[in-house]
Amino acid sequence: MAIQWFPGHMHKARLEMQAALPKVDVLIEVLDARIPYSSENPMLEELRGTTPCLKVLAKSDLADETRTTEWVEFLNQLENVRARAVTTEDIPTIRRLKNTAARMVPHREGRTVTVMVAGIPNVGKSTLINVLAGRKIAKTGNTPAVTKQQQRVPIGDSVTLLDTPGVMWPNVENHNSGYRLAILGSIKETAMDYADIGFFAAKCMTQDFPERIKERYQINELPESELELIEAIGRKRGCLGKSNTVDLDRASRILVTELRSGGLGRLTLETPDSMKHEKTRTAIAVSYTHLTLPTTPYV
Ligand SMILES: Nc1nc2c(ncn2[C@@H]2O[C@H](COP(=O)(O)OP(=O)(O)O)[C@@H](O)[C@H]2O)c(=O)[nH]1
Ligand SMILES: [Mg+2]
Repeated sequence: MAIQWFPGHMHKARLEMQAALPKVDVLIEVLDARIPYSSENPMLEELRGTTPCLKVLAKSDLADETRTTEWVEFLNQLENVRARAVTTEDIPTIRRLKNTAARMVPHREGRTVTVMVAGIPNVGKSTLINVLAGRKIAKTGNTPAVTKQQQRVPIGDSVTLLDTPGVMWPNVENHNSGYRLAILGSIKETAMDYADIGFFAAKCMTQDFPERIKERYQINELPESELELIEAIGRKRGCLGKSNTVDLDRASRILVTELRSGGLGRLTLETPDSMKHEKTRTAIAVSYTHLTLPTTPYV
């Protein structure tokens, strides 16, 4: 599923990030722990240059614990990067991010360390800022970011926080990332066709968490195809239309809604390995779309 993110918005986000970074000692990049790959902004790595980056896997209460550990270990190995998993259910762990950030810039010992929070929409940036600051300074929820002059807010332990997060665009080149962002509700409802993302959700669940699907929808044997699985879910939940055919849109909506709200348990839709495969595939696909045809025909 292709995500629409307008070139003008991307350009503006890039310029804002470039303007803010010289003031920043440590960048806190917020990722959704359920999709650490799809919720990253590929450009951020290039923009931040040598600025140390603390990658925060937010909403880890909704993510699969084993996979979160795997992601944290993987990200911790990257150069100039530390990774931590957090959740609003554990406030002290979020507050300790200040010390983690300060330790990443030992040359600033004894001086104030400036941190900035950045990430794509909906990952939990505002929530994190408010917990770090100990009071509400950023709007949470789905309200668009209001551009204003960034204020520096001292948050204790010699750390200062820029109060406005850097809002970046999501991974627009990998279509699978678009689907995962849609399944988890990170892209606006209006841009979605439930039947479409429902099939993708059925595929992810069958591959990675088959037992959860069986248990939730009381299905003994998982069918071969996504279509059959959606039909089976629809029949279990009474989504029948004319002449007893399953209403695929309604059945898909049930699966996606229940997955998103945690009804299918804590889950993570990506692993470091699946990311490596997809990165390679996306790079190949992108290189094909960028191929330019000769302007003069071959003779
Ligand atoms: N379950 C859960 N939800 C969270 C957590 N952190 C943030 N959220 C929710 O995720 C949504 C988006 O958060 P927000 O901070 O506004 O994201 P932003 O767009 O990146 O600033 C809100 O509904 C938050 O309540 C968390 O640790 N656990
Ligand atoms: Mg926000």
